Amino acid sequence: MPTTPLKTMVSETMKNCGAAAKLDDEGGLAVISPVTGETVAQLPEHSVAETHAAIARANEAFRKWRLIPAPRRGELVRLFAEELRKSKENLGRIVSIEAGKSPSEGQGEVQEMIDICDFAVGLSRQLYGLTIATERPGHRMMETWHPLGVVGIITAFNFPCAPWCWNAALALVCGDPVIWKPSEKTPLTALACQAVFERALARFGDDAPDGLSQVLVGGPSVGEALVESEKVALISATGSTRMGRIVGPKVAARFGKCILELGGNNAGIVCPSADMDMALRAIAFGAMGTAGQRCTTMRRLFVHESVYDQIVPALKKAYASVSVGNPLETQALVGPLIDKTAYDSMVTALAEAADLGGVVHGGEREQIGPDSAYYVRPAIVEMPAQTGPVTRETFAPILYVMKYSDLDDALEQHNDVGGGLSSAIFTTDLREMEIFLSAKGSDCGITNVNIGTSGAEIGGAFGGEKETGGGRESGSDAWRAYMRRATNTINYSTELPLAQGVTFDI
Ligand code: UN1
Repeated sequence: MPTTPLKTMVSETMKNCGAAAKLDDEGGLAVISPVTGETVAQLPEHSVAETHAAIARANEAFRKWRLIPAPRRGELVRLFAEELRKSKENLGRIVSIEAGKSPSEGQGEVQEMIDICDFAVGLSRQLYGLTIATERPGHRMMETWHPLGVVGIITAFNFPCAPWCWNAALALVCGDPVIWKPSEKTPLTALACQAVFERALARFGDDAPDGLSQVLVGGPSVGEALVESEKVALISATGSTRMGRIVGPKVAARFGKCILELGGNNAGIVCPSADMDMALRAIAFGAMGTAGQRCTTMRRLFVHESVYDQIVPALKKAYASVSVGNPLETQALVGPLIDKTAYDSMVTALAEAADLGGVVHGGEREQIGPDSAYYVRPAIVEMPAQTGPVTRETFAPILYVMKYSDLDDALEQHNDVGGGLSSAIFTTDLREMEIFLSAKGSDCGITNVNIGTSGAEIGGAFGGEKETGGGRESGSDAWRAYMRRATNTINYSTELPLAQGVTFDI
């Protein structure tokens, strides 16, 4: 492979992260940067046999790690957060190179890792169980939470590291080793994160067993081996609904546990009383940020008919003028699509929308850099109704806009899609806000008021309903998924009263 400026940047940035990976393995996995469409590295891939060996190593590690007190396990995560802070710029750059994010968004993703580590450190002293009143005299009942086992983490290209860390930081304080299978499109970020983690391990000392955190670079066969192994207690998978439909049943068939964080078809509702300027900015970031490649990206917008002519022209203007460009060389707000497949699906969706009477603004390909890079002007499409591509997730910057006159109708349509991840209402009317947040309101896992659908903080539980898979990661009590619950009942009396008043006099 001849050296190009981007390849040099890759090897320097990886070196700065402390990653010693072989980047030029002839015939290995080609890593293509969407920034230019060029191959920036070729990595050796792990085999299925190596995957099984990694699972065995992780299970050995579990036997030791589960006995280390949780606050001490938290210390490892605290050290990891320190190392992440030192490597924030370099890791952010790798994210930008591999996923095409702007520097601010690349570093934002690393910040999300730091945040969840800080959260997990506090959590390491708060893995609380309940004490429960018993019906039997002289008894005590309580819950104990124990480490669960090995956690397999499968991540997607669009957030190449934060979702790993949501899982890994919690799993590690909960007493579980982790095995990470990153997207084939973004393995460099994973190797860089692992190198940073290993620095924390070196500082932590001997309490940490070998194989506590492992990365497996490879394709579907590696993921499949993880998913099918009875020795992997929990699979946490982020990706498309199509992927989830394969992973979910396979894990269920072996009675494994699963956290699925799949696609969304997230919508916003703009009410007559909305702060229009704020709504405009929130929608612009939610729909165009990360080039529409977040699972939380805003893809549908319901606008009240009385304000349609106020906000939609302003949005069209923002779409026409937003800066699109190379995230490594410019300050552009919108970077590239991940690849040609993503571009093709955008073209198809826009053509379908036009056939159904949609009026498309934008969506053209922009010639930025070589032909192998796919940059597009984000598209805003005025739709007569919620049909065709509007009802599904296209992982590209397309915002379908529809008019509504009655909030109840808008809510029916809002909920009438497969995805159930994130949602937003723009209103200053208390009743509208509360209806949106009520049982008859948004059916999503994330329900926002006066902010966009994307950019959730780590403190809340992250995930959604329906085709989004039902899993919850990150904050709140998501940690429970990484532990097993034991209900303990202790009899400290001299009698043996039976529950439910049953008698058995022997
Ligand atoms: C994803 O797109 O898979 O809420 C995760 C957000 C980010 C996480 C997105 N904190 O947009």
